[in-house]
Amino acid sequence: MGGNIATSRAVALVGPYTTGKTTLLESLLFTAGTLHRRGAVADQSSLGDGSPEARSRLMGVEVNIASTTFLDEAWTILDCPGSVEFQQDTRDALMVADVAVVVVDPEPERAVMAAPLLKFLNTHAIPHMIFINKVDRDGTGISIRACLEALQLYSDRPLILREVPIRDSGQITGYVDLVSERAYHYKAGQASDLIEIPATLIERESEARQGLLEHLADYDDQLLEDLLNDLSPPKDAVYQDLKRDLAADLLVPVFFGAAEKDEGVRRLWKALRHEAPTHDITAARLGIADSGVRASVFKSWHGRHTGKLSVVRLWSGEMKDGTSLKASNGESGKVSGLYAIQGQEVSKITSLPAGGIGAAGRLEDIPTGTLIGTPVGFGASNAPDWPTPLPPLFALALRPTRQGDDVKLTTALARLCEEDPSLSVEHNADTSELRLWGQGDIHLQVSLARLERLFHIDVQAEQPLVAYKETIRKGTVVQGRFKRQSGGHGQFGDVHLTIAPLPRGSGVRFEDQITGGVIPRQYIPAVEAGVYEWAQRGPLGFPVVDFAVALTDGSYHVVDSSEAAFKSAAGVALRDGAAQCDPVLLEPILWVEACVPADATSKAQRALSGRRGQILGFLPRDGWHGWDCVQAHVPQAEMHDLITELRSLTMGVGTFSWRFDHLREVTGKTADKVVELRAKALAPA
Ligand SMILES: Nc1nc2c(ncn2[C@@H]2O[C@H](COP(=O)(O)OP(=O)(O)OP(=O)(O)O)[C@@H](O)[C@H]2O)c(=O)[nH]1
Ligand SMILES: [Mg+2]
Repeated sequence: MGGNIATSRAVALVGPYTTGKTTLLESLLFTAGTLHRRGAVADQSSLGDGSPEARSRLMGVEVNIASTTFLDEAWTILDCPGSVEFQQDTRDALMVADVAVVVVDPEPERAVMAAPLLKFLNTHAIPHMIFINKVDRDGTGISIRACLEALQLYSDRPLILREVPIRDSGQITGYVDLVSERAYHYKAGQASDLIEIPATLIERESEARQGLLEHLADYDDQLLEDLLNDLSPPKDAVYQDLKRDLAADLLVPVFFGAAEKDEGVRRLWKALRHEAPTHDITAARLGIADSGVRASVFKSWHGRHTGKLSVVRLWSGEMKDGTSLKASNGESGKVSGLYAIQGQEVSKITSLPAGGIGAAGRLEDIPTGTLIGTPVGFGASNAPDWPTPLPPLFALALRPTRQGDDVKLTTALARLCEEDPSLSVEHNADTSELRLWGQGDIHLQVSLARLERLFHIDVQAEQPLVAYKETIRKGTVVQGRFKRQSGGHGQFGDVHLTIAPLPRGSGVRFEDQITGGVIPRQYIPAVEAGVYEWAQRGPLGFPVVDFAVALTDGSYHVVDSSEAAFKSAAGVALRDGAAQCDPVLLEPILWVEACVPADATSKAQRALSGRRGQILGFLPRDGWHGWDCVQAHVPQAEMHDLITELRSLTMGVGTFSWRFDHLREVTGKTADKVVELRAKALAPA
C-alpha cells in the first residue's frame, strides 16, 4: 500500500487548455515543499511555462518538467500543454508516464474537450485519474456528479468518484473521502482540517461509497462476496484494489479541488503516492525488458551550452555521463553530459537512477520515441510502439527577410522539426515555396518566435500558394514556323502539330509521326523539348497537363535549321494552337475527412460546403462514441484555415485528415480571379 518507494515515479498532468495544469504543478511542488513561494501563471511567476513563448502567451506551449519529493518519495511531474496545437509533447510525455492526471474544468458542457485525450489514454491503456479543478469558482453552479456523467460519455473506462463534496451555501468547502470515510474542510494554502461527516451528507456518502465498491467488485470476487453478504470490506483490501485496478487501467478515480488554493491537492498527492504504479510496472506494461540500462527518449531539444539534449525516462539500470548506448533505430551513441531538469533550468548530474527523468547530451542521431540501452541483449524488437507524429494540418510559406539566410533557415527548421515531430518542412516544387507545416496558426507562430529567439532568423510568413494547373478542352491542328535572318546564317524550323486533350492524370504525351524525313531525326528531340518547355507555363500562366501533341509534318533548311530553331518552332505552334484549344484552369481537390462530435456534424458539413466542398457522406467515427466523420472533396484553395473553423465549431476538438485527390476544372469568376492574380504575379516589376 504505497509508501517508501525508493525509485522515482512520473506523473503527467494533462487536460484541455487552461484547466489549471501548470497551476496544479505549482501547487504540487508547493505542498511537497519544493517551492517555498507559490508563483502564478497569470503574473508569469510560475515554475512552469517559463519559456518566453509560453510566458508571453500565458499558455503551455511545451512540456514543463520538474522533480520533487513528497513524503520521502521521488516524483517527476510532466506538466503538459493543453492546447490542441501542442499535443505532440503531451502524447510523447504520456508514453513514459506511470500515471496521468487529467485536469478538467467543472462545467459539464466542457467535458467534450477532454474527449481526444481520454481516447488516447484508453487506446494506450495509460493509468489515469481525473482532477476536476476550479471548484472554488461559482460554487453553487458546480455539480460534480453532472461533470462526471458528461465525462463518462467520452471514456471507455468507468469513472469512479473517490470523494463527495461538502458544501456551505452551495460553495464547495471540503470533501468526504469515500475509502477512509473521513471528512475534511479546505484551508486555502494549508492542509485541510479533519471534521465530522456532516449529517446531511451521510446518505450521499454511503450511496457513493457503495457505487465505488461495486465497481471494484467487478474485478474482485472476494469483495463481491462481501458486498452480497452486506459485509464492510477491510480498507486495506479496498486500497489494494484501487491500486491494482488503476495500474491495469480498469477504472479512473475522480478527485476534485482548486489548484490555485491548494485545495484537494494533498488528497491528490496521497492518491498518487498510494496508488500510482512504479516505473517497473510501467516498463512491463510497455513490454520493455529489465536488462541493463533501458530508457525512452520522449523529448529532444538543443540547449545553447549543452548541444542536443535527449530527455529520457530511465526504465532500468543506472545511466551515467559517458554511458555507451545502442538505440532502437539502429544508431548508437554515448551520453555526453547528463542533466536534471527543473522547469527552465538544467543542472549537471553524474548519474540517473532507475525511474528517473533526465537529459542526456549529444545523442545526435537518436530521435524522440526511440528506446536506448546498454548494448548487451539490446534488440530493436523490444522497443515499444510509439505513436506516429500528429499529421500536418496548417501551413505557412516562409521566406527569410534577410538575403542570404536561406541555408541558415533550412538548418534551423530541421532543428525545430527534430524538437517537435508534429512540425514538418516541405519544399514545394510546383510553387517553389518553403512551407512549414504544423498543427495550427499558434503552433507555427510559436515556432517562428523560436526561430527568431534561438537562431536570429526573421522570416516573412504567408498563406501558401495553390499549385494550379491548366489544360485544354479541344484539339486543333496548327503550324509553327520559326524564321530569323540576322547576319551570318539564319534560324529556321517549321512544324505541324496535332494537339489533343487527354483524360485527367495523363500528363503530357508527345508522338513523332514524321515520315519520309521531312524533318531530319536529329531535330525531333528538340521539338519534343519545345513541347515540354511550353507546357511549363500555358496561356493562363500555369503548367499545362493532360494533352497530347503529335508532330505530323514540317520542313527544314539545310543551312539555317538547328535544334534551337525547331524547339522555338514547337513553342510558336503551341502558343498559337492553345488559343484555339479552349484552355481551362485546373485546381487541386483534396479528399477531406472532418471528424467532430455529433452535435456539430451539420455545422461541419456547412463549413465544408461553404468552402466549395462537395459532401460525399458521413459516418460514425470508428471507435469514438458520439462522433461523426464527414467526407468531402474540397478545393485546396479553400483549405488554409479549415482547422481553425472546425475547432471554433467544436470547442477545439474537431479535426480533419486529408490527401490530394484530383485536379478539377474551375471556371467563371473563381477562375478569372486566379488567372488575374497570376498575371499580376508574373508581370515584370
Ligand atoms: N478559480 C480558479 N482558477 C484557477 C484554478 N487553477 C487555475 N486557475 C486559473 O486558470 C488559468 C489557467 O491556468 P493554467 O495553470 O495556466 O492552466 P493550464 O491548464 O496549465 O493551461 P495550458 O497549459 O495553457 O493548457 C489561470 O488564470 C489560473 O489562474 C483554480 O483552482 N481556481
Ligand atoms: Mg499549462
